[in-house]
Amino acid sequence: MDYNIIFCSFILFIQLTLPVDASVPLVINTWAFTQATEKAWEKILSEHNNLEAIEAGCTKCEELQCDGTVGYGGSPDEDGESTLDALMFDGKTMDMGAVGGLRRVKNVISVAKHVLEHTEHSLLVGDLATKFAVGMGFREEDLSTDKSIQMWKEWKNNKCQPNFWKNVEPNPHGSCGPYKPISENSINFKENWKQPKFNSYNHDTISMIVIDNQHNVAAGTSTNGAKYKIPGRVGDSPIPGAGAYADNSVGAAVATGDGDVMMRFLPSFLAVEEMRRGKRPKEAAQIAINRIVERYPKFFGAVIAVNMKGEYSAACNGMKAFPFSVVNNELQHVTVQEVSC
Ligand code: SD4
Repeated sequence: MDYNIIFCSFILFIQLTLPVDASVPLVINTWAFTQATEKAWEKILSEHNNLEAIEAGCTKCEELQCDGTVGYGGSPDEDGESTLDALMFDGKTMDMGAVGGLRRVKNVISVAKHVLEHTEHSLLVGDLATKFAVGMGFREEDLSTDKSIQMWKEWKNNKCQPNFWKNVEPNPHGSCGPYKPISENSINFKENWKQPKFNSYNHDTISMIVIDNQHNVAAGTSTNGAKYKIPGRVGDSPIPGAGAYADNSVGAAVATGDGDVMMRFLPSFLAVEEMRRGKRPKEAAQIAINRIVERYPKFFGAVIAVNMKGEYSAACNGMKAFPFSVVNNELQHVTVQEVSC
């Protein structure tokens, strides 16, 4: 009896009888940014590396300026400049890299990946993040486009409306700055958060989760943030636990929406922790959204949650429905799915 033949047949038998895992690899991301999903899917199938897949997917959106706003030439700040935020979070190693308020460098998700891979830091910001990027070989260039300059001029001509100021004079609801703080006794704390400035026509973030076929999970984000932000503003997207979070022992979650409000509640971290306590993704995402709704009933945003079985879902607020793009072994093709809010 040839024991080699018996052994090989045994291995073959095991392989044929094991169920094919239909749920992984998996790529899922915010909004109907399907070309980004497609790019990440191609990468995960060819190179089996989820960080590479996230970089490829988010880079695609940065190049396409998804929704006119991810990447360069979108969301000009009060000075007319576009600045970028991004995060890459590896759930296998619990290592991360992020950049906030990156100026004059287009490839923000790749810069975040360089922070992860070539430093022991987690987050670099502003001009000095640019210096780091240039040192790593990235090109420094103007991120404005004719469109972003035009958008900024129109905002200026419209008395700088909307803007993100409060408790300052002149009245920010009717005039441009420069502003000065009003006196302590005139501050009306009830007036503080009036209307959401984010809505279905002003959302700017690709947030993506990838699980590879080794069951490793990673998450990433890339955005140019909020239109007409005060220069120096950094949103939720590069903040771990806010814009994205991943942990191989549980799953991952990502967020999009009004980052100034959302980052106060760390919704991605909360969704992952709820899954750790045994919740399915749908309920975990809903709990994270509800936590914010309790204090900001009108806030605009959404959370996607995925567990290590590859089960996924989302929850949202402030819009009718939230679309997301997903592909796995079972679906084979990128599909846009939706949850109602
Ligand atoms: C930010 N969360 O900078 C981003 C923007 C966004 O839908 O996702 N809008 O606040």
